[in-house]
Amino acid sequence: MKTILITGAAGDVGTHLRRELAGKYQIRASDLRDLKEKFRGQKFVRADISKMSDALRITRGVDAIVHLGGYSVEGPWEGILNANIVGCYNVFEAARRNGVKRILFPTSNHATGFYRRDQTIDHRVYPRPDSRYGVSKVFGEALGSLYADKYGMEIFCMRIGNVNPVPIDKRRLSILFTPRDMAQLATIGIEHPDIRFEIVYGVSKNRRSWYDNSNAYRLGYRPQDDSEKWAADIVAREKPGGDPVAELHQGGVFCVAEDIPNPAPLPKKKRGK
Ligand code: 15L
Repeated sequence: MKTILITGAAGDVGTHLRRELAGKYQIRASDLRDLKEKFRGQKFVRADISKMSDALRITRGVDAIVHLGGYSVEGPWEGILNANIVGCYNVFEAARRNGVKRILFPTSNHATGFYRRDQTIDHRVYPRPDSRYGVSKVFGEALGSLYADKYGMEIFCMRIGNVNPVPIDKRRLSILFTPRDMAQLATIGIEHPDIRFEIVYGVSKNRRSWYDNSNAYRLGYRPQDDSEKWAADIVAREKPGGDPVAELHQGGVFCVAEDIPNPAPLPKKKRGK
């Protein structure tokens, strides 16, 4: 059985993924924070990936890395810099030094959030980040491309929409990514024998999707869920209006906000306070 390191394992996405992959892999779960939910056979290692020594320690001896660790929304530059730029570099570089070839990098729809909602985009479009957070995800994609070309590593970038069992609002009808579909795509990212550098969209088969996700389908992804079955209820309960720039673009409120409440805040000292 392969050993997989999941960084940011305590967050919502990390917890869904650990639940879905439990028993399929030997999972080393790392985070700064304690795990709220634990699953049998998963080993917890506390680590601060903004320190290279921690990144080297946790990446030793694994077959692949799912690098979820980092700041997960728009917020203060210092938090994003430490977690998503320095932390991301440390994990990729530590993997290289430890001989770990395969990294699944969960990037975000916010790497391309300034595309309009009336556009369909594929994996080849030029990034149009909607936030400092989105820029940090583009950085991770670029780093992945460098490590694939220069060091022969195998990098699978999954531009995640919104991971949830059900969509939570109108925008998320277009980007829902159910936990079981995420587990399927992540497994492709871990197992596919022929990955050098790929970008795919981490979304279910939503009828309202803004993405041409043919690259994921080419690699064997067959999503099972479609947000449309919740659409009528969600559209009926959502009040019209809202910020016109947010409404026009795929990234929504990330296109206009400077700070979005972080669902998983870093401990205060890590935010440079
Ligand atoms: C993301 O990239 C965030 O990590 C997540 O918290 C959600 O805000 C998601 O995007 C979204 O766009 O819904």
